[in-house]
Amino acid sequence: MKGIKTLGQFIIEKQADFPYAKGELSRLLRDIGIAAKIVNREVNKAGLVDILGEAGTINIQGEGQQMLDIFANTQFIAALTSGGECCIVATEEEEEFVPIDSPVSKNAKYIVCIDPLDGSSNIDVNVAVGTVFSILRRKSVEGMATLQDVLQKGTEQVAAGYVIYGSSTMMVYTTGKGVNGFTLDPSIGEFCLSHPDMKVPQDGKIYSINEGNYVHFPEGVKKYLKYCQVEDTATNRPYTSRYIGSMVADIHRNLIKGGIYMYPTTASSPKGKLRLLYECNPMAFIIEQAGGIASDGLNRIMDIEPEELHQRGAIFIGSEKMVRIAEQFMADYSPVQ
Ligand code: P6P
Repeated sequence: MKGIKTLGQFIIEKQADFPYAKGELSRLLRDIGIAAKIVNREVNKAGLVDILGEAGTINIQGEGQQMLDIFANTQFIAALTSGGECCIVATEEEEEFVPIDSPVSKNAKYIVCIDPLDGSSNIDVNVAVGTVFSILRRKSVEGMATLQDVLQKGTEQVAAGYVIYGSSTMMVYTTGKGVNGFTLDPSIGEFCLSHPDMKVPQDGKIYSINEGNYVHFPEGVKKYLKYCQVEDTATNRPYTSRYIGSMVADIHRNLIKGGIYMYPTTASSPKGKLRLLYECNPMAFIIEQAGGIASDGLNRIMDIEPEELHQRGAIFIGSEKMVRIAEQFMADYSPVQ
């Protein structure tokens, strides 16, 4: 039986992909993995301890924070602070970016944009939730890093990944040289390589969208949904609808089985709901590295120029053939600009 390869061993082994690497990115990924294990421990025992439910606070998004949201946010910021490789953390749970001003981090060159616990409203009903992170290199060369160091296009990402706290806990990440998945083995407390070189199937039969918003979808989305539902054996239709309400879980399933996840503009989210810097960009990097595509229905996600920290956008992401057909419907039925 092939030997176990832990996340730490894999990171060090792949460091050779970067001839000038001095180990900072390797240590940063290790720090994220450590925090993920701590969050996993709490997610897994939620319900047994008093960490479920609303914290009674509201985050910058105007959303009620779950106690686990705040716990996860604190854990990732603490791990990134003590790890010394990160100079700024931009997190869904904080209105402003968090400068890491500690002696070990003063020369840190990496920025982490993170959604510490995406889909957290599902925790109380025991549905998979996730962490999503994006790693950028600061552009400024002196003084404290600034917001301009954070507002970088998705193509500037150095690495991106997610953790899915599901029937098993997995960490999936890319540094631009493919996508690899690691499953947490609780018996040894290590993420172990379980899904090497992940590729999203070029086509699929699964579409993920909250059809409750149907009446407010753009016409192109409405037409695409009808396309998905029409019987046509030659093109494997009707497709299957699967929507967990936890983006990480929906996109992870589609990464493995093929499919498309869509969160278009809606009445309650006229610019889209998902956030560019710490949800759309990292998932787009991963899916593109796995051979899929990610757009806002018209433009490649990773080409979008960010203008604000919590900028939202529409997202169509997954199997290339499925996303291209959805984009065609968007083009055919979009109002003439
Ligand atoms: P809705 C969770 O809040 C999230 O950001 C994604 O993980 C999920 O896919 C989506 O929002 C669910 O939103 O409006 O369908 O409940």
